[in-house]
Amino acid sequence: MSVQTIYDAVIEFNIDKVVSLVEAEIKIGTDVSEILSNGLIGAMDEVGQRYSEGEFFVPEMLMAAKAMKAGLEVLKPLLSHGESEKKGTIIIGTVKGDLHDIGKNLVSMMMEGAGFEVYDLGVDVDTEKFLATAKEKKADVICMSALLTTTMPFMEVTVKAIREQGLSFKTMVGGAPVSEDFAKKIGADGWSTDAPGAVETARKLTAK
Ligand code: B1M
Repeated sequence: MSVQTIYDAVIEFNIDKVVSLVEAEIKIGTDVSEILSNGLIGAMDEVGQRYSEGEFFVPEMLMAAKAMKAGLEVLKPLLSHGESEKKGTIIIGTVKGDLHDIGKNLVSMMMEGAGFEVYDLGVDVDTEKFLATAKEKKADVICMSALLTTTMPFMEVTVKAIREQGLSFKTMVGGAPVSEDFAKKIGADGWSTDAPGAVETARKLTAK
């Protein structure tokens, strides 16, 4: 048995198989990051590749996403139960117009595991909702995820609104099309390519 079997089961859209294989890998002590990177995330990259090449279409992306999410649920207790001391308050969501939530969910789980209080607003979140929740929860950082180049501009709308309203929330952006240059250009306080990096950046942004 190896994480390759998890990868294959995601590509086959076999939810039950993904769940039992992830459970089995945990049982034999396979590293969670190995299951994530080489099993689940690796498979989604191949799904994206096959979509780009016209071999997969939206329904296949959706079925693979369901299989990946089922695997992620099995890993959740290991990702989200870590440090108990409260590190800071995070508001997280996928920006307006964007329905991709797997990466955002992963970031959210790892932030919880690292001791942050996390309010996950889900997908298709507009600036008003980010700001209203951040005010209500007295947040430290607003974290925005985007997977589409067409939805990235909504990150800038929120960063601008924070500045224009004289608010003190820090911002972090991430997601496959987001680069450091983009983050700097829109004036975000932080960015990351992946979930562990997002936790590190949140730690820096909330360091007293
Ligand atoms: Co979509 N999709 N999709 N899709 N989809 C992509 C993103 C795409 C790259 C596929 C491709 O062309 N190869 C492409 C975007 C092209 C572009 O804009 N550059 C694309 C497209 C075109 C679309 C539609 C427009 C297709 C259509 O309808 N014609 C449509 C848009 C719908 C919408 O959002 N309005 C669409 C729909 C969908 C599904 C609904 C079917 C499904 C999403 C299901 C779901 O999320 N619940 C889906 C999927 C599954 C994908 C791919 C295959 C996989 C995404 C994923 O979950 N990856 C994706 C191709 C790809 O990425 N290879 C693709 C696994 C996940 C763990 O990685 O989300 O990158 P990721 O998260 C990472 C990092 O990015 C980072 O950490 C995570 C873990 O390390 N990260 C952050 C994420 N957020 C962060 C925030 C941070 C920091 C780090 O700080 C705040």
